[in-house]
Amino acid sequence: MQSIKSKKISVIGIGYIGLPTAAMFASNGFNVVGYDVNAHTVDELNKGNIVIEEPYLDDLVKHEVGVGRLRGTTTLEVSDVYVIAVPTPITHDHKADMTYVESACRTIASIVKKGDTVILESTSPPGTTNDIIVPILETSGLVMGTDVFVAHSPERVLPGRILIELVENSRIVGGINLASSEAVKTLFEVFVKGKIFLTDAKTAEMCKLMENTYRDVNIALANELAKICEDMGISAWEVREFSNHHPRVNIHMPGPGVGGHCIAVDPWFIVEKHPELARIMLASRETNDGMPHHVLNRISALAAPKSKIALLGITYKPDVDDMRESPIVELAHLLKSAGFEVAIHDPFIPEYQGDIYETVKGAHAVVLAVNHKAYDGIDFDQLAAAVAKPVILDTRNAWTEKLQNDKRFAFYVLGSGKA
Ligand code: SAJ
Repeated sequence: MQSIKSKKISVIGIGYIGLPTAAMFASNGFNVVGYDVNAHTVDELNKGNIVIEEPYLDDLVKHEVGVGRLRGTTTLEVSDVYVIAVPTPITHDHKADMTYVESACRTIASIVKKGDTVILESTSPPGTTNDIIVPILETSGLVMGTDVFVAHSPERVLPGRILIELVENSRIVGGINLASSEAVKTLFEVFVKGKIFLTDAKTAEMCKLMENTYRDVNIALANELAKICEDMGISAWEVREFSNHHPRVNIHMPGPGVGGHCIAVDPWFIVEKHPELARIMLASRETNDGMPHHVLNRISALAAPKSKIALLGITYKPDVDDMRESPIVELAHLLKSAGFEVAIHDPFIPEYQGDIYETVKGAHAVVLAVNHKAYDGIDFDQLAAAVAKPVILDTRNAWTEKLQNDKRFAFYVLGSGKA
């Protein structure tokens, strides 16, 4: 019998999830090819370079490309295993855009052979594996579940900790039949130390969506609390801290909105097909999407019309270089539309990497939008000297301890109505 590691794996889409997954399979002895339509990404991969920011990934990729277990291609090659890790974005009217998944499946269908395995990693609406993937793959003339094993196994890694979580997290494998689930489990158990749970495809699809929806709903609850506390003149951060001492309570953190390609997107995949049933999910999306507007209102109350506002941080969360769905991008847009002059600083985005004290120069309000670790080292004397008005709005409660009693600044915190 063919040893599992002699299987050739093609990973389709070598982005945030596909590339780490490809590198992980390669470092565990598989012959892996990363396929992407973006020639630049493929070229860089073949040079051992990565085009995304993720701890330890560059060393791993360099090593695996160097030893010849990992390479890139713009033409999908005949393989034994196909891992689909392409984006599943949402359209403007909040519908899942499955174009990339469909196109990946059509390409696979043209070369798939008996005994192969196809794994959908991309987060997808419930029903995708059975209703979209299987019919497209069947155009090959092969029987899915018998000739070819097909399963959804969602990725649940946290950006910034991807290589650790790929190994340590538990994994769900939802096959179109048990044989498919087992075939995929055999592959992942080569490196996954967490538990591997087998289920059907639709349940696996729903698990992934529900995990991120759970986070979204809880963040919305925290954001609602923040607005209520501002109105009442108390601090949501204190309410959160004390309430979370209850053994069964876990209030999430309020903030300027929910970004990223997962939590802000995935609930829509459930809401799309069940708008009447997914009431809390829909309301939560609206609450979280409304947070940049709420921050705009707070800034408008603190700074003169048309004055300069400095935003520290533009990425969707701290210490990543990812701006996808970032609520701060939306905030910048809203501020400009309201007539403010906006200056942006972010240590992770080349366009905004300038000198921080130059960025805040002449500002009427400085907004800590993303609490990057780099901002812990800010020299507040220099900051106070550079701004036109010493007003700070901390949307993350990151500087409260440092600045709440600091006479140099008028210091405000999102979620707190305290002076
Ligand atoms: N946020 C808050 N308050 C909080 C937590 C987060 O406002 O209490 C905001 C962040 O500022 C950010 C957004 O939510 O804008 C999402 O950040 P995150 O770090 O919670 O999550 P992601 O999107 O980076 O990664 C998530 C993870 N899912 C969960 O934590 C349930 C990860 O495990 C998933 O694999 C990933 O989505 C994904 O790929 O789906």
